[in-house]
Amino acid sequence: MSRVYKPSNYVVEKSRIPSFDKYKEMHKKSLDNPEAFWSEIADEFYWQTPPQPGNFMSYNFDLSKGNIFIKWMEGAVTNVCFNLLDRNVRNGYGDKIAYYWEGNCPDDYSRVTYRKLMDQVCQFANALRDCGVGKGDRVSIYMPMILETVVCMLACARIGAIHSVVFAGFSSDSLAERMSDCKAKVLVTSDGAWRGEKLLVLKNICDEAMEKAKIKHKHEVPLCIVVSHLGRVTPCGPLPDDITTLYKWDGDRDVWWHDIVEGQSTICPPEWMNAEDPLFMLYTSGSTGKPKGVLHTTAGYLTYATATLRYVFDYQEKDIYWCTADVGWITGHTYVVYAPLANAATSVMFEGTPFYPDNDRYWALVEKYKVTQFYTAPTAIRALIKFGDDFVKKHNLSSLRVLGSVGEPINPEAWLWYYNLVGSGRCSIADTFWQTETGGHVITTLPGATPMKPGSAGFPFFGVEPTLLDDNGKVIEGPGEGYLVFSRPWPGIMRSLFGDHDRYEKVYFSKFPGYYCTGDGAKRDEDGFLWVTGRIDDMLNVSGHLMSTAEVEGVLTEEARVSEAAVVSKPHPIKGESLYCFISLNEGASFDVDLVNSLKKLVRQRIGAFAAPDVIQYAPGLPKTRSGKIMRRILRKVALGDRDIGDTSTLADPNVVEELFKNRP
Ligand code: 6R9
Repeated sequence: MSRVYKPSNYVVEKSRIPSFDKYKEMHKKSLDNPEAFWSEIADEFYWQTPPQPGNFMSYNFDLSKGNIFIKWMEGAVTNVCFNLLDRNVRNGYGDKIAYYWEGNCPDDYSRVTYRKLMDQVCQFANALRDCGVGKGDRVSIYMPMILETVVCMLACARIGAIHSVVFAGFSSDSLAERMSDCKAKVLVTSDGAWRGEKLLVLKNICDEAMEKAKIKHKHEVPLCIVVSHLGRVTPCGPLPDDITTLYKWDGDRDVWWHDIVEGQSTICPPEWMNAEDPLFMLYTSGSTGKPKGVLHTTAGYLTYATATLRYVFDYQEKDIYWCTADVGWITGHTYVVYAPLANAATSVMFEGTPFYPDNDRYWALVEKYKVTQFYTAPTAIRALIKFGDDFVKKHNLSSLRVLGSVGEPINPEAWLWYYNLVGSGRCSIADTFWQTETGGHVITTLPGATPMKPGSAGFPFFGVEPTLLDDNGKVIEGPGEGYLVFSRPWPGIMRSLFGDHDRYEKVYFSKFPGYYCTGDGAKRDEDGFLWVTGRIDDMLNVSGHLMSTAEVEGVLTEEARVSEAAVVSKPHPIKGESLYCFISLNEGASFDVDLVNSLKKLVRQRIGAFAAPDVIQYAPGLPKTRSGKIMRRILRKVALGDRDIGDTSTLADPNVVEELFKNRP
């Protein structure tokens, strides 16, 4: 039995939801009368045409009754960017700081107010329009954590273009595939960026990606907009005298951001969007390999993002909020950009890493900006624990009230360190379970409102009704463990996969008719706490980055010497999970260090450095069922060196297992 932690008085006194009973009452209202509940938030927004009562929400989650659809506030007309900027400026927040920007090097920092941000967004939106970008066009963004990234996303929202941010740690192959899939009209990037002492020349990766898109995918990106960033920040390592020698320039295709923005008006009429018009898409890994372009729409996403930030982090007007996630992931979309701005919040945006110039950078920034809400990932916490408590202790962290966690289950050891050391035992921990697909938090502890247990994501957010199903699709009432599914939509859930609604229906709604299937398992304990146990499909979560085993296997088998590959997850003390790969070889090929190194390099090139395998093991044969399915369950045991492999009755050739145990590196 895990200990229950009650929210401290310090948190409760300030909280918007100061008791568990109040939470339950609100949760009940959100399910009984979604229209009344969500209207309270939606009424704060500016609407060209307001949502119509009686037509607030409609959906179908059951394929036997027709196509899957989800609609919130259909027919209402608004613009998300206008609500994030113009509305706040009109409400008197023009001089409020929207972002404190902190660069990779502590010498580099700046700030931007709501009015300034609005002006910059309008100018860039006008520039995009001049480049021929309009409603429904796709704009790919491959950027570091700089203010232009936010400006670019919001400019797209202003003119109705769909942004598709690709995390700037992805390889040129991954970027090429994503730009081609959505047929991007523009790619926006920066010349480069520093991460710690490492220089990333993003423009080169973009050049490669545009070339690969053209040749491999027959998609030509006609325009590349480049932010000149390296020249304005402190170099954190060696740099040539002339920075422009680092990359090439194609005069027919490449333009500087500052050149196209110069002279643009700070007035830009927004494109008025229907509630269900697309706002953005974001690729996430699919268990069959090809990434899925998760599509989010306008009114529902805005409403849900606004509500989750407010309640989950108990955001209050004078707070300084900091989410460390990169904008390349959904956490960065919702909780660095959309939700904080929708709440007129002041946020910190950080370009660098927690380890540069020293391992106390996070805590130094919490102290510097007097951060009240700090939101990060378990993998970062575990990496920081390693360096000892003194890095934390030397800073004054008394401004903190809420500590957030996201990306994977947080192990109790990391939870306790976060709670006791960083939060001095008085902050609440919001362990937020959600997905790219859910748009915002769906299961979470709420500061002031819910009790906490280390490692449990707690309770459903408003409007969310989680259900646990067994293998036969039967509902598990009370305590138990099963598939985590949802029986109804909340406003922020995705509406489709870009260009592939069939796949959307198949991946998320076909396994259990009537339910959205998360792909995660979960258990409910005697006290009603939910514990997400991890993916039940062939997905891996390395340092909070989701990837599919199929994706990595596909890359490994590209190498001519490899005949077959199987990838499993092995628990890792810092990354949460790591990749353990088994490969079989073609006749005549031999297994050596050179092969292992070239395979690791290939995965980094094709997917990104975060996907690099920890172990590659030679497998003369792979354990398969009689029908030829690889038994990953057994491979996971081999990876662990655990000989208790359970039932092997379906195994076609039991001898291969012994071989694998013998061959462990
Ligand atoms: C927001 C985000 C989604 C997957 C999800 C689950 C895992 C995220 C979690 C968590 C347990 C948490 N996950 N948060 N598991 N507790 N608090 O991470 O989106 O990149 O799409 O990943 O991450 O497995 O299904 P995404």
